[in-house]
Amino acid sequence: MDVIDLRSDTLTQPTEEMRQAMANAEVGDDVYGEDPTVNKLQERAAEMLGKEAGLLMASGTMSNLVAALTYCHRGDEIVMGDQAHMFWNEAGGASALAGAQIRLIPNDDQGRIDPADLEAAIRPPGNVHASPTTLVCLENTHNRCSGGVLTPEDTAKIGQVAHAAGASVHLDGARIFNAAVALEVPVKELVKDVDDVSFCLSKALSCPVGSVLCGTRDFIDRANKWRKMVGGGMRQAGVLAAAGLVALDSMIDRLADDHANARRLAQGLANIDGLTVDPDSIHTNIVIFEVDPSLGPSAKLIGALGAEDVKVSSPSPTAIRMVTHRHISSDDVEETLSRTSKAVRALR
Ligand code: TLP
Repeated sequence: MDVIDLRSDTLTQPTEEMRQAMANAEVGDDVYGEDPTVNKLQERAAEMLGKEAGLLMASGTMSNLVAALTYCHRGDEIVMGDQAHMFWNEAGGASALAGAQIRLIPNDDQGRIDPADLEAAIRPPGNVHASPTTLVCLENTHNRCSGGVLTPEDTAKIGQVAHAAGASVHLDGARIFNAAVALEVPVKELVKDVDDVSFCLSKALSCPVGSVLCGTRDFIDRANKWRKMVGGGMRQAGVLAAAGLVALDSMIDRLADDHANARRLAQGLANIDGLTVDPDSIHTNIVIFEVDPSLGPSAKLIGALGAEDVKVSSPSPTAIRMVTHRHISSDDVEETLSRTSKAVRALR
């Protein structure tokens, strides 16, 4: 029985074309700004996102952290959704290293935050008692909200409120191309109202390593210093950037297949007694479903799925996450559904 690994789209392996491009990449010392392949990737990424400049990062976590370091002084406040990856899964970097206090406001089931909540939460500078809100962070697609998608209008509303109050907006767009494909809008439209955006090459786009932070020239110049400080100056990083260029050319359109597979997966899961998910709420490649307490905590079902050679991850003690990606075919989806039914039956 083949293992079906749905833990994350980060598991995707580089394509043969990427490996060739990596082997043949023209390289230089990127800390001197002299790696031609890194420079090409950064320019290409910035151009695609409609920003002035880009900066290659080792990871999405580093990219989000460097954004926080670039905007915030110690004691500033960052407002974000209560399901934000930056809050849950980045080891508290924005607090520990940028010295920022995190203020959470509710995310809805698609990962949106309410502009009215944001307006009420933002604290302008000038009050000696308060931690001033320097930064607002959005996430698109939204990992913990089942890959939910923010439309250009959702983002514009948040941009308006934040900017009117003098705060900047950072977008954790780790999977921004999934959002663009799902909404069938140019990616530029999705990021035009944020000050900067980070996207990951190493998730569904199949690169082995890397994220790109994009923003104004001035922001990127300042971010470059912070990237160096946190150890992200990577020298002949063109070998990584080469894969990134292949990804931007050839890995975006195929994301629609992952989305169709995720939707089908959700439809099948919804038909299994004891599992709850609304297939209509699945727009990209992340399916999160609730496990009925009668089956025990989600860890029990994860164990039973493991026995069926299906690997998944767990966002909470009552939920399971399955992520579709380039190595998951439509047959794998059907096979996952039959193994999941079996695993659920084993718990009854
Ligand atoms: N997400 C990973 C895990 O950390 C949960 C995953 O498997 O989904 N922003 C978002 C929205 C992310 O989903 C992730 C990774 C990151 C940032 C961090 O990226 P990396 O892993 O490159 O540091």
